[in-house]
Amino acid sequence: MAEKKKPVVVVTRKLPDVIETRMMELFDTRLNPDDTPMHEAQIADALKTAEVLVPTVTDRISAELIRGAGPQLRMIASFGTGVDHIDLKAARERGICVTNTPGVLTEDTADMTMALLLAVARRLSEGERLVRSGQWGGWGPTTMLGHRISGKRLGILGMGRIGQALARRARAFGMSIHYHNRRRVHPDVENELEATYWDSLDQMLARMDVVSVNCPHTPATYHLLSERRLKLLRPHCYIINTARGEVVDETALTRMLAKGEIAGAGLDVFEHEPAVNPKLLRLDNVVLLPHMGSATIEGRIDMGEKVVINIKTFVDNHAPPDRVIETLL
Ligand code: 8YV
Repeated sequence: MAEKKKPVVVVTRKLPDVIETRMMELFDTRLNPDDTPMHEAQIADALKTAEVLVPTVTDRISAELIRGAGPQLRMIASFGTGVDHIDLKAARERGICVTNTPGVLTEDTADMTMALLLAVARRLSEGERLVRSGQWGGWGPTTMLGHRISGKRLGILGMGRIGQALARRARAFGMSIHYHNRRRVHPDVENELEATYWDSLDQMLARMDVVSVNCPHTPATYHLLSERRLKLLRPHCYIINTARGEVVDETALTRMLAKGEIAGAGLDVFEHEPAVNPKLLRLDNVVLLPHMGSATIEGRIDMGEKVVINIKTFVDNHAPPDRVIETLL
């Protein structure tokens, strides 16, 4: 019996070796070994032959690219959880299946959120810069004072998997948990986390000591933390963002941080990545990371395994486990 033709799978970035090896075994895989991000024209070219595209957050898969793809393109199996870089409507119109990799980066991202929260409140980056500068004059009773996080109110914007994982950690650090979400979470979850639901985001913001952004970027959450809402925060409040830069008005945030109207920020994501507002770089009260919330070897392998399973089930004519349904976002 003739062997079934393997589907052409184009992977836009370098993935962990073990994942690439598995993909090469299972599919007719085209890799990007030197990891140079592909230009739009290169992706357009790849979409002329690819049956499956495996993009990452750094590839913008626009409606134009999707509409210009060859008729053989059947699936976009994204390596990552957020899908705001893919035009889901255009994919649906063309009958292209889109999948992502939810769940496997929850704990890592929640860890990083907690790390940023602590780093901002306890001035970790500033302290490290001081030691490295050679200017540290020794311990002092009133030098490098940060703020205690125990007993403070944490407002979580987006109580999905990552928001809940953050809440568990923050509770262990003695914080009280507050959240705003499109839908109130199950009472069992609320009870376990001793979390207070705020139907009004505005009212929640005005009462928090720390606000953490943990919702996806969708048309509905673009600039959810607008200038007007940022102004509701009290001046001692810290903001942490490990979700997407677009959820916060970065220009307004930068201005308010510079004026001391917001006490500090821990940012792993930016509105125009990889560009970072140059004024942010000059501020001492911010901790800035290069979108590394889920950057663990274990996480990347788990993500890759999810991509492989999604593709394999799809090409075997089954429903892939992580199909993204536009209306659920
Ligand atoms: C991923 C992320 O590393 O999964 C996401 O949504 O933001 C990141 O943590 C990235 O998306 C990989 O494409």
